[in-house]
Amino acid sequence: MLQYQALNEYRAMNYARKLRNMFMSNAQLDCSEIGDGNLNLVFRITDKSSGKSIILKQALPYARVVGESWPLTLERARIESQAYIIQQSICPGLVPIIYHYDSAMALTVMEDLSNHLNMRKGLVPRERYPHFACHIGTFLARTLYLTSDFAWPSQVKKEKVVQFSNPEMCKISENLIFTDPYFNSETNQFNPLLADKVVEIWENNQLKLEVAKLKEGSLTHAQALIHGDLHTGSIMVTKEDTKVIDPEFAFYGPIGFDIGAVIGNLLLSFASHEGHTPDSQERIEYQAYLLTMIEQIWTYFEKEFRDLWEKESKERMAVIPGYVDHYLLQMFEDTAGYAGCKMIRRIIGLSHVWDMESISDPSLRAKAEKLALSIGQKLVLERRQVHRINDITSRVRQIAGW
Ligand code: SR1
Ligand code: MG
Repeated sequence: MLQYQALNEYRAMNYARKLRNMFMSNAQLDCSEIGDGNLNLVFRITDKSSGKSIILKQALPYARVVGESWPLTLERARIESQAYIIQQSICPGLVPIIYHYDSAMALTVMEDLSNHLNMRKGLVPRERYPHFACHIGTFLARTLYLTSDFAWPSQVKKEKVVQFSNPEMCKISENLIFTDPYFNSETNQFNPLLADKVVEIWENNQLKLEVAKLKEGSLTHAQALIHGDLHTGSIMVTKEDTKVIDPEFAFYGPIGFDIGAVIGNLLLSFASHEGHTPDSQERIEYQAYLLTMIEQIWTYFEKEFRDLWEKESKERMAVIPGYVDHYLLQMFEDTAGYAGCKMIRRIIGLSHVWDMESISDPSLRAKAEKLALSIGQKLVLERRQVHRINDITSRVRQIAGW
């Protein structure tokens, strides 16, 4: 078996050449490293004559964004490839096709999505994605329901919890989402113009208590195989199509963690347009579009989840009247809370988002970031009072002063 070796473009091309049934032996290949994420190497290999292309994604034994001083498990490549296989079986078409996984090299060979755009990049110039709400609502309902105790016999589910034990990646989230932003931590990075707001958060014990409860949920509430990092940078889109990528943080956790990630990141985009789009009519139209999208996502999600509950439940207690309503309500409160946490971490903590970083004027960026912090805090603090998706979007409208 080959030893692990980090690839460069030359080695990646040689690796691709040896893959069975991928390219002709005399193919003229081209390779470029296109990774722009925090953790991994990503190579695109193209056959110059046929145009056929594939992606090689390789985990590095450290976090790329920081360097070798932050060692990181290669196990994440196994988690990612196995999560993809489950997602592919549950949601064909909504994740890239996986051609090959090489455990020694911590490397996955997959479909090239270069005709898609990273969704975060599309939201900045106010692109619209008419099928996205349906696609992601379906993805969330199917992946989260069909890996839960309701769909798998409890013994199988418990084996999956072990298979997807992902302690190092979970630790990153536990620190970066639920801990570091609430203290004066070394990892934090924030716009100096936000200093007063950040200190207010550090001194807000009521907020920190609620975040601690949400953190405990992420540590202990093994409801379903969640993606674990489902922000808009983990979604590739065209006007017609949606592909969810990068499930290397997957683990058995609370369902609201994934739904909250999607909603929280759309709300980060909402807030960012305070800084991006000076024309108030255009800004409000696009922000209203994002709120409608959020409402549609939950509606699609809930409908599909209820259908699956009714038709696919293996758990006998699922038929008890009121159970599904109770389950959805608790999940909805979690969704609001996790959405809020994911907004706050991207403003105060390590690893910011392009939505905000692409606002070059620091004071305009601060305006957008303050709005994101206000929305995030409200969602965390008032999550027990929100029962319907409109309870979230109406709060956002109110904070935005509409
Ligand atoms: C060092 S990893 C920082 C962040 O990048 C990933 O996309 C996750 O969101 C993680 O929290
Ligand atoms: Mg990622």
